[in-house]
Amino acid sequence: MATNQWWQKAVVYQVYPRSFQDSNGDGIGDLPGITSRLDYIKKLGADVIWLNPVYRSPGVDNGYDISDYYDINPEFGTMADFDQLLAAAHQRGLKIMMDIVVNHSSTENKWFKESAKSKDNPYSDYYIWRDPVDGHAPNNWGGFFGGSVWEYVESRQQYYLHSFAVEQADLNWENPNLRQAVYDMMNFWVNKGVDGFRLDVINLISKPASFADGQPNPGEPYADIGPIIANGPRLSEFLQEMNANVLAGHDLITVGESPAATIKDAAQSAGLTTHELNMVFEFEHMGLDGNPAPELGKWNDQPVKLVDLKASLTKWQNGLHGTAWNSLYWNNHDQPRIVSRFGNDAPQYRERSAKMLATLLHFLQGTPYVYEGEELGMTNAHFKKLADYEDLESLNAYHHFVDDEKRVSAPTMLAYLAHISRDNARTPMQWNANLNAGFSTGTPWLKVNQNYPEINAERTLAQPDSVFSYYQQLIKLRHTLPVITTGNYQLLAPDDAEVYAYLRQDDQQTLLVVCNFTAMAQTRHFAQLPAQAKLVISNYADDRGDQLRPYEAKVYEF
Ligand code: ISL
Ligand code: CA
Repeated sequence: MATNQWWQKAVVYQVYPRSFQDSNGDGIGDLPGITSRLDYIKKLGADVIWLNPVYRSPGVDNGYDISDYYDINPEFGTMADFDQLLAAAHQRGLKIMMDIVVNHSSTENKWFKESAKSKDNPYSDYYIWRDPVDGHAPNNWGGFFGGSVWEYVESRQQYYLHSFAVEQADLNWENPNLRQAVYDMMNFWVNKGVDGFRLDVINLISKPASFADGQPNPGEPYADIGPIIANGPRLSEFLQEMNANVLAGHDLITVGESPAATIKDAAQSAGLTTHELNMVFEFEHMGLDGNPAPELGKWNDQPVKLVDLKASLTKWQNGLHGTAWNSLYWNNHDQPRIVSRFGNDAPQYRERSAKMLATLLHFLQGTPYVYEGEELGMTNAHFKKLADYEDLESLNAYHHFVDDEKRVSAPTMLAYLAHISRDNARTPMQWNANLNAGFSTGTPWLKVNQNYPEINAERTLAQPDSVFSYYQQLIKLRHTLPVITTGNYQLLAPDDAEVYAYLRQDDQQTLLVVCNFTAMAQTRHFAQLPAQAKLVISNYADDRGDQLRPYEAKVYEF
């Protein structure tokens, strides 16, 4: 694959359909709602829309449990609504990426229902079945959402494996018929005219040859399945086969969600010449928050250390340069809001720090993903009660650690949820200061963030120096300055705990990016900066040279 692909210059906007725009007052965002907001996305300047799953689903994990890959979730509309959305997007020059979930399906899927019936029907081998061992589950693996990964089914007298919820059964990629069924399904969407795919936990599809017990987590009977199944022995083979059967010959954008992927894994899955995917979502920078209590897994309320963030982003920038392609993201539907996590969502710093974070990300090499509301500087939900949460990961963790195991007090766990729960990103999009932020005339499925009278699209669009207009400028720069796409990267002052600065450079041009990550003034001198350097963008109205104001970000060109 040659370099200089359209998707290397593109910016992707992620729409979480359930929370974007409700068109019929049932409190659930839907496809006609998205269609009615396409002009907003176009105005931002994004090139591609990634839609979280919109297929038929019982909704145990908000659509990541698919019961029919060929149909639309009636909560979101009909196939005709989907076709209309795709056509309306294309009319505006916007592309659509579908979310493909093929590590697992819903147990309501016809494939699973057939598979569960017997050991000798055409679907028997579509899932991962094992006999009991001494009357128990086959091993000690524990799932992403807690508990054993094994569930017993009477009709087969066997257990099936589920890496996520009990209702999300893992598909058996060792079975060539299953693989062909997946490719056929993907081709159905390619033939409809979709422009790309985001592949859910795709690096978990190749399970290891041995299903031996793993090392249990501290204080738990279970061993985390994640590291055991990530980047398995046949992953590359499967992705190349998918490429040959679905992707080759189409000019699609593809990104594989890849928890626990290393540089080496990504260089393979997202290599420029490996014929697999265009890029992966790596997770290293999403796991850097302090960890006060390892026995609580990911749950914490600690800030991230800037030197750790620098080390991680730098490793990926340099590690993939010239051989593979990075994706760039600060948040998504599984992560808290970035302004609340790495920035400062206090009123006096919110917009400034949101722009600073945007600057840092959008000048890196890779394809940036903007999560709905990020362009408004939307914040964490700041929920105070457990009853406000919907996300099954958050609820399972609370019940497990507070009620069952009594490892943490209720107030502390609520503070952790407020910091890191997935629901922080899932509150409805804030369109205006009207009822429910203009998201719905009914009762929203998840509470609207109470700051919507202050933070909403209508207000932001009327403001000349808004976070939105800053994102517009950043996206335009990505489209026009080639050095952002192709230049190399050099971190300056790796041990500086307050200011993140780096260079981007090609034969023609150098950029210096400077970001103050603190609410304090800082003084920094950059000897690299020549007198004739021009300011490309900044989140303050004037430039004071070596004097950096709170959350100041600026980029010079020379
Ligand atoms: O959400 C997480 C951390 O809070 C991750 O562990 C997450 O489960 C993992 O990144 C996989 O995510 C994807 O697959 C899940 C689904 O729940 C997520 O929404 C999806 O992005 C299972 O399909
Ligand atoms: Ca609706």
